[in-house]
Amino acid sequence: MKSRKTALCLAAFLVSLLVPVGEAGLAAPAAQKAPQTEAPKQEPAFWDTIDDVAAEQAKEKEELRKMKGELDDINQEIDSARDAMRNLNLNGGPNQPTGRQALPVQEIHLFARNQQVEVAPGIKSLALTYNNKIPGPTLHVMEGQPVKIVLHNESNLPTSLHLHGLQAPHAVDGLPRSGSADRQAERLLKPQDNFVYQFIAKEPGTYLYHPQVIHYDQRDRGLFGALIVHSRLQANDVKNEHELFIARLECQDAGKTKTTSVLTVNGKTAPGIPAIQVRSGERVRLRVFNMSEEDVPLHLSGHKLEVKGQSGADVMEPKLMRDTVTIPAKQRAEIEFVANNPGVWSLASENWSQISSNGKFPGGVAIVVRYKEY
Ligand SMILES: [Cu+2]
Repeated sequence: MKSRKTALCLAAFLVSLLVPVGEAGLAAPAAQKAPQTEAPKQEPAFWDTIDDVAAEQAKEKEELRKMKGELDDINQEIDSARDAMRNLNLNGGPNQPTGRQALPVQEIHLFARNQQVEVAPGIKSLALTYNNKIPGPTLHVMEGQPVKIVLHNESNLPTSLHLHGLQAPHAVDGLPRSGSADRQAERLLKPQDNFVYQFIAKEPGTYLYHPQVIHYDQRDRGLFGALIVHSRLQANDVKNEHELFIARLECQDAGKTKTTSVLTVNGKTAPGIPAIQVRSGERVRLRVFNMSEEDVPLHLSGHKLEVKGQSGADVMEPKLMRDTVTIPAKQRAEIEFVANNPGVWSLASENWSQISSNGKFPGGVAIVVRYKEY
């Protein structure tokens, strides 16, 4: 019996030992919470560091992905620019893309005629004209457009046509081919004959047409006109445009036999040159063709002139702002100005000999620039 009692007591003892241990164990988390929050900050665990590195790498990967996207965009732009260039090159041969929207052929008829023109009241010149005017009509064509110019020689002289500045095929240049008298004869357009000049206007810019060097004297009698090739990529934002042809014409006074040379702009001498009308705020473009053999320092009062191009270097010139632009003999310039100073102004040569005619002022190159509100 005694031994069974001992055994029970032992069991009870063991249970009593277990119970406090159990209670203490259950109570432990609550008791330990407070000291844990106040513990000093520990170094980031190894796995946390790994996580940070992974995040960093993901960020870099994303940036690289974005950069690749940008590169793709740039490449796409280069590709489309290359396509656009290819489309512009109509003589592209095997590279010629199909399905391109072709520009229609621009057909122009020029009639060369002997004509008496009045450069000032009573002062007349036995001139030569294209389509009854000096200068001849301004020909506007698009970059890449096929052009067909039919020259009808209705004058009493053989003539020819040169497309000055344009890179047209030799066959339409109007120059005789070397070593062939027959060919030379072919290029001379006899009176009452006509000739078709066909070419593709490849480069945008300001050009002119006139007889070839063998008919040099005809240019000094009024045979010239502007050929403007408009860019297909750059929209023309200038609406007020003027072509000014400066030329010396041989003239005769009414009732006199003496001939004098008169400096003219578009076949008229000052003060008979029509005024250039401008509106406040607008940009005005002047394409000046100096057909004379003298440099002309052109000054516009009250404004600054911007040189946009000179003799074929169109829109490639740096921006130059001047109050006077000298147009060298036989050269041309594209000049622009902003009409920002309302009034009546003068666009004229700075040389006395070029703004007077036989000692009388005004004469020669002097043009009124008038704002519409004046
Ligand atoms: Cu020329």
